[in-house]
Amino acid sequence: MAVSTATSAPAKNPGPKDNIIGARQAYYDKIDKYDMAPLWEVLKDHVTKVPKSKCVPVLWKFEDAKKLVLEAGDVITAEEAERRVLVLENPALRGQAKATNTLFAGIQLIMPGEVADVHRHVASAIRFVMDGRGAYTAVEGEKTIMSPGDFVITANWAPHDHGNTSDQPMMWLDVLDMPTVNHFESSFMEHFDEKVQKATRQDGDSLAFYGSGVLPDGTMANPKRTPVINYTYARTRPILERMLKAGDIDKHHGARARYINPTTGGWVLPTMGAHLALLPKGFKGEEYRSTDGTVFVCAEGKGATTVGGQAFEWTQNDVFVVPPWTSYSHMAEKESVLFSISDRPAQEALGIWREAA
Ligand code: 1HN
Repeated sequence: MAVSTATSAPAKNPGPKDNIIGARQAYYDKIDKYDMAPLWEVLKDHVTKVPKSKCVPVLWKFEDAKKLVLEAGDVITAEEAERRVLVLENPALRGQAKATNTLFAGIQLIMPGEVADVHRHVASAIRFVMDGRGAYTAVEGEKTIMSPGDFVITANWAPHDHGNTSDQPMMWLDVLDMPTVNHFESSFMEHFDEKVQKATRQDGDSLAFYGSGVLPDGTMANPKRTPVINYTYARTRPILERMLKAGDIDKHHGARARYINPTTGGWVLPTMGAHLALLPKGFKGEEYRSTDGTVFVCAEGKGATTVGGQAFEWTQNDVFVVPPWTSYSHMAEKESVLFSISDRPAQEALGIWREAA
């Protein structure tokens, strides 16, 4: 589509300025036919002085999401759906399966007795367990039984299947770097002949081997992904309590731990990073902003986050989005825990991440 110069109506008696505008428009129409466009007309839309996010702050109440995803259990099986997930779509990006411009978020349901068959894809997934316990995810031959607050990782191209051998519905938040992968148009996916993977390791092996301050001798650093598949809440939550007792409380983020790849100390994945933060009762965080778009989940407690001047009240399992370069501050009415995921590692790797407090 040709660029238009028309900023004001033509004058009655065309002068030299109108002639220039007319000539420019004729020129734009001409180059348009060659699939060319004048940068000088659109430069400011693309090279903005500060980040201009296309997504908006938003919160999904778990109370609603739980009811709705359980209804999905009546209309489609996990097997038919392949993955029975309600996509949390940013209201400004409807139809694009995006929570932020770079992250997918959705709530997955597995009913008792169901399985979600083994497959793999380039997009990496982070799962944060919300409701139910006893279902498993199997990643590259290691099964892990999931409990609320657990943070499970399926890295790029890792085969994974899920199953629910418990007697209760199981729900978790899936966050994937799918929009990032699709931005690069580099998605691949593969199914397997078998429905579920054969176990090749014991449940808990990866956390015991790599997440315990020791490494199996000879372990090589792998900067592309963490070897741990489940950072359990049972292990991480008490660490925040210790940070709090030690007075290690950030004035914006509270007592916050960063999930790491234990072979490097870096982020868990190159495209997505995660934190878990404890906000003491009565916490009033100071304003903060950064260029990474972030998906938060309340793991425990009750409070509110002001995002770009808008207050979002949250309680357990509510999910909310902070768009890039949007100021936010947390307040905790009760002692609260917030889990968060963002594209910060990708931005850091590219040298474009910034923050301001
Ligand atoms: C996927 O494979 C899973 O394996 C969950 O559980 C959510 C969203 C988009 C694309 C693939 C899963 C997904 C997904």
